Amino acid sequence: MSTVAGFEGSTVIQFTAIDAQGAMGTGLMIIAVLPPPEAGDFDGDGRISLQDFFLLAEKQGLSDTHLNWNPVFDLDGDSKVDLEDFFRFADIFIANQRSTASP
Ligand SMILES: [Ca+2]
Ligand SMILES: [Ca+2]
Repeated sequence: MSTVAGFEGSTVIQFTAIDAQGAMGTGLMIIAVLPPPEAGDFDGDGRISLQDFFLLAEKQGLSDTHLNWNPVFDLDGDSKVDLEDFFRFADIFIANQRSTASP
């Protein structure tokens, strides 16, 4: 495995396999590298809003042992979505409201 620091965008990797009889198959893998979403902007619309709160509420009680686990909702990084994540979301929400409020 190699690492390309600072890479963003997408790349395509093509695989080709040939068996002993000369039969050939190819496959493509497209890898997209996206910038990390802003903490708390779960729907990716560029705003921290009540919609994000509702998405967080839907994930309440999940941990990294669940199939539908998404670490984006784990705002404190303890591998579960619980009240601590709601408190962190509230801090982010309030700070965002203050920074976007009109003077
Ligand atoms: Ca949002
Ligand atoms: Ca958490």
